[in-house]
Amino acid sequence: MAQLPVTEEQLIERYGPHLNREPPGGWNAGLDVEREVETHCCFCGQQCGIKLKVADNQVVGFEPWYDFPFNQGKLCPKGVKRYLQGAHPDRLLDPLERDPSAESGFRPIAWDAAIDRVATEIRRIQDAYGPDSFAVLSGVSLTNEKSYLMGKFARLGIGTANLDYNGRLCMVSAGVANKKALGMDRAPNPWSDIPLADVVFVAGANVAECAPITTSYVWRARDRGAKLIVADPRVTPLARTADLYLGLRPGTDSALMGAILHVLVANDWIDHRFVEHHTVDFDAAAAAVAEMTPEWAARLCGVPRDRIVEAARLWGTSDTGMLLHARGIEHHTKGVDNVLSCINLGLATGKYGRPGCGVSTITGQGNGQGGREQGHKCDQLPGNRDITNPEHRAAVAAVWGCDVDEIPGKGLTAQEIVDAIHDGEIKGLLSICFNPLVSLPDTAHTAEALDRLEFFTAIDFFLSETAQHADVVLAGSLQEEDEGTTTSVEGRTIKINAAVDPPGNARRDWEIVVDIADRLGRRHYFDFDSTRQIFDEMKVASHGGTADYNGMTWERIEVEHGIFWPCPEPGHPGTPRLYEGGVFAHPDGRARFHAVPFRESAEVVDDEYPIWLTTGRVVSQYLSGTQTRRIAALVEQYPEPLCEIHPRHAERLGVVTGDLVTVTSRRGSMTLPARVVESIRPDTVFIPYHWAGDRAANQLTNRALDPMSKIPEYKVSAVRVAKAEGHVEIRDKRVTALTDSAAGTDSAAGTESAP
Ligand SMILES: Nc1nc2c(c(=O)[nH]1)N[C@H]1C(S)=C(S)[C@@H](COP(=O)(O)OP(=O)(O)OC[C@H]3O[C@@H](n4cnc5c(=O)[nH]c(N)nc54)[C@H](O)[C@@H]3O)O[C@H]1N2
Ligand SMILES: Nc1nc2c(c(=O)[nH]1)N[C@H]1C(S)=C(S)[C@@H](COP(=O)(O)OP(=O)(O)OC[C@H]3O[C@@H](n4cnc5c(=O)[nH]c(N)nc54)[C@H](O)[C@@H]3O)O[C@H]1N2
Ligand code: SF4
Ligand SMILES: [Mo]
Repeated sequence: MAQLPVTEEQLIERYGPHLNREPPGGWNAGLDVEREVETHCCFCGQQCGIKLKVADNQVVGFEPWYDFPFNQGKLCPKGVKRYLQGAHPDRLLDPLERDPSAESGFRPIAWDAAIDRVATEIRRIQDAYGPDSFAVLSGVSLTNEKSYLMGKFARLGIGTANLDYNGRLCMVSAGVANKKALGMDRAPNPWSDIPLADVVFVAGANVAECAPITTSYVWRARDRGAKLIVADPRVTPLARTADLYLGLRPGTDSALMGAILHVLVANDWIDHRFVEHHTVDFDAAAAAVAEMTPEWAARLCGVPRDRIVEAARLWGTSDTGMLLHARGIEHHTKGVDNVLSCINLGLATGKYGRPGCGVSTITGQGNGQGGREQGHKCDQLPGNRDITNPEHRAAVAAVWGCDVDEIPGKGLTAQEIVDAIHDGEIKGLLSICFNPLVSLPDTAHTAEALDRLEFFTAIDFFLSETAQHADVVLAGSLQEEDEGTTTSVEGRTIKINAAVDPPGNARRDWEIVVDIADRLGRRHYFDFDSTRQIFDEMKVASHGGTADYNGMTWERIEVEHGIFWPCPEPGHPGTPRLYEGGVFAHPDGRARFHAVPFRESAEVVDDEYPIWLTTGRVVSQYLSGTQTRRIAALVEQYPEPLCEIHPRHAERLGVVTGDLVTVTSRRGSMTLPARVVESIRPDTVFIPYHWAGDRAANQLTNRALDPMSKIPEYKVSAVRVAKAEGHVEIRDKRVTALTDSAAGTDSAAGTESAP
């Protein structure tokens, strides 16, 4: 691998023209700001309120938006730098067509020609190979309106069953488990419940770096005396402050949770009244953990027995408690099982439907919640309806004004779509808001698949690594260039306001999609002239589904600082806390316990690959990095991936911080600098995944999927680690990025604007 950029010169050499930097004169250099737009951050599911400063059709800075209740002005390092994307020199200003003779490999073309080419190729491929041979991949950085549009567009515009979304890599394990156990897929609580909890149990979530604002909710609970339990193979910044740290081996969460349930049963720390009146199948869940003693789990998980018993005691004897989980327990071939094992703990102790109680997934992408309800999943119709259910199909067909049979059936999931491309079954692809070349496991496989496509078009505002494989790239819009709604981690639907218009010849995403539908002769189904019209149809289409938005209006959402769904009728106040009175969303009103036996991960360590690899995030980078790798201040905090490795492991290899190590799995190999830290298990290494090419962690990861949610097992691979030639200086700033500033919430009140 190339030398890590360390000095300013090296950084400029590698990223120079591609990095947006703060101006030399500093912020607030006498700029005439024309207006401030109250909107939300474009990045994670916290969806912090922010005011964007606008001058001359550019977002030039921000102000904290103190009145928005969720974050009250607080922002994390990404939020305060997000505005540097818009005027970036890499921003796509025209549609592009592949042209091997051009230096960049692409040449700009006119919109008419671009849309024509896309529509022609869709029809050519479908005529030759059948309707489902053309697939669509979508994403949940998109608003609710665009998510809804993509679902309808794939089904009625293109007429393919094969549509799925990047939430498949993210929140589907939680989604499946929530629906199975509770009948509905949303965090059961508003975040204002967290400070009311007597115990906060964080499982597989790096809260301080990935849900930074949630940190302050946890701290407010602790100010009241709440106990904090953290289960993570790494001592994350929040874990450093925990009362009880459970440093389990990756892939053993269901054993840990099973043992905790075992101890709850053994000590009768069970809410019998709740179990009897509001749930079914407790006995089956209890039977499944009968053998899961804390001693057994201690050996399997590598967590001291007494800590497991103590976790059960804290959870089982407290009146209120919240369990927060994220991808650490969900990115597994047993992701659904892991979440069910957490929900079992909540149900057994009656921690639902009351203030300060609940088991909640922390959503990931900006619209991670809303985007999983509006019907751009392969098995879903709007309102979180089931595409295989005849009544649900009829309800949506009535809104769409189409024949029920015109709506295709269930299609393949995201990874399965890429596998089908690899196998030559799918020949064409339209992707929006998805960068699978960086984000899917087993990068070599994804790259091979993309090169086998007969036609590929991507809608993006930057030429992402995936878009570089496209035949036509359609220049779409940044979040601040369009309006619409998203639904945050709390289930609160909020309003995104447009600050600026798309620059150059770039266009709003929805306009591009409607144009393609028009060119395919399907305009009658897509008679939209504004985003608001899409919202108005979407909310009607959601009516009667579990995720019911029917009573919302944009005006109400703004005035009320968001509305929690379900909100079925105009005037309905919305539903911040679900399951009040112990009434769950299954037809009989009862929640389901599930028997969760322990299963090993798809790949386990052996003599050849003796170390566990787990992957995830750092505070200053976002997802596949397309956006944050272009913002200088964020790149400087953490420019390249580092391999976190325990001192005992490092000593065996003769490695110190900055030495290069080669990490090899059955899929591939990468060489990167080691960062020796005591905060990780000695049998495990961690690599963040935000980079592409030879810096992509997904060169190593496993394509194995959860049988129910079809999420890839990003959190467990078997690898070997060896010392490589070379050493790089790791700047202090980068190391502290993982410790001090990771708390995120202290970066609150910055006020910036660029000239
Ligand atoms: N800074 C930043 N914030 C983000 C994002 C980002 O890219 N950057 N992305 C957003 C998105 S889309 C998502 S999905 C969320 C993800 O948010 P998180 O899920 O919190 O983040 P991850 O880093 O993927 O993983 C969380 C933790 O899981 C731990 N872990 C690994 N394996 C296991 C295991 O087997 N069991 C347990 N219990 N823990 C394990 C890791 O050590 C890590 O600390 O973050 C959102 N916020
Ligand atoms: N090894 C490993 N891999 C992982 C994970 C992990 O923990 N470990 N985490 C997984 C998770 S949880 C997730 S969510 C995925 C994310 O993986 P992806 O969804 O592939 O990542 P993004 O970076 O969000 O890619 C979105 C693309 O859409 C573009 N985009 C963003 N907003 C918009 C918009 O409004 N309009 C348009 N047209 N384009 C837009 C961006 O420029 C970017 O190119 O990665 C997964 N991959
Ligand atoms: S926590 Fe950070 S990235 Fe997430 S919405 Fe808030 S400011 Fe944006
Ligand atoms: Mo995610």
